[in-house]
Amino acid sequence: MTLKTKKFDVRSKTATVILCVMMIATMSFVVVPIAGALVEGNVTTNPCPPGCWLINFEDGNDGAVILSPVPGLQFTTTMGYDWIYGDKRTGYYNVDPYGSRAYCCNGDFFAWLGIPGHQGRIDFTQGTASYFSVLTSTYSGVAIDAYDSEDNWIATSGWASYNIFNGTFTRLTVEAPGMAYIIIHDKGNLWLIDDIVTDAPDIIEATVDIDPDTLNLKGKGKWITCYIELSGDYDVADIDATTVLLNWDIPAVVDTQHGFTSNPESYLMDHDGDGILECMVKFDRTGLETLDSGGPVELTVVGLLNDGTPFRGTDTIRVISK
Ligand SMILES: [Ca+2]
Ligand SMILES: [Ca+2]
Ligand SMILES: [Ca+2]
Repeated sequence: MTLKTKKFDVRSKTATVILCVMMIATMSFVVVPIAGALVEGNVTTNPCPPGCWLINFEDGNDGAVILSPVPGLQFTTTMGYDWIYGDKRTGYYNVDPYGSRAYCCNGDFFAWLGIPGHQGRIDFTQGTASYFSVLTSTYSGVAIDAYDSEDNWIATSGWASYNIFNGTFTRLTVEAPGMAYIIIHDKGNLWLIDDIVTDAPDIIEATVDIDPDTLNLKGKGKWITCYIELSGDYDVADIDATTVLLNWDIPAVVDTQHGFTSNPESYLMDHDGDGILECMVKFDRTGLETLDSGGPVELTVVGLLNDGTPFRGTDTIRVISK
């Protein structure tokens, strides 16, 4: 029973059985990692443990490629196939209460790989994950394998078997420290996923350089200067300065009477000379008068890009008072 109902032939059951037998034969020669393996049948929701967050795909458009609904998770094109949103309300799918009603999803949207996509990779771009869980509705069976940043296979969820026509999901979970990406597989057009829950870092890591390196609380300077560089492909020109805070409390100066807030040539620069632009912001140093002096102090800078994506970075300076 294929997932998508129109235009395409139904996959032959015989071929699927042969493929399964071939796979079982192959797997018996492979050492399968079992760290954190978990397969739970007949579930309807994916609980979100502390520190984790959920993607339910409900903000999608039917047929659109899933790019990145959040920072930190990248739905990677795999063997030429993209992750795609499906909207059951279109009636194109055998997803309850449409078509044959074989498959199910939570809400209206799910994720799949299109008719021919057998396996899909999801990368954790802002740091490794230790937990990744997903609900699947499947005819062919499906599994998650997890890999570290050096492509070592470090965990597998185990196999979710045929579970269609019963209105529930099988929940697959991999748990292992240092997961850089996961691959969900197996046969195209014969499974869908919904409700990803993971602890993958979902905030852009920023490199922050705060000057002065030594802050004299009794000095006469007016500003603390901060150079923010973003990881990945994020553009510092997209930083919304009105959202930038030092130590979650002190707002960046945005008054346009200061040239350094109004002219991009003044606030966008490659301060450390590594070829990547930084955004310079300044904070009123009177806001730091309550810091303890005499030792190193870690300062945190947070903010949002214009599209609401959060970033965070820290730097350590010395604080003196003399
Ligand atoms: Ca959904
Ligand atoms: Ca510095
Ligand atoms: Ca730079």
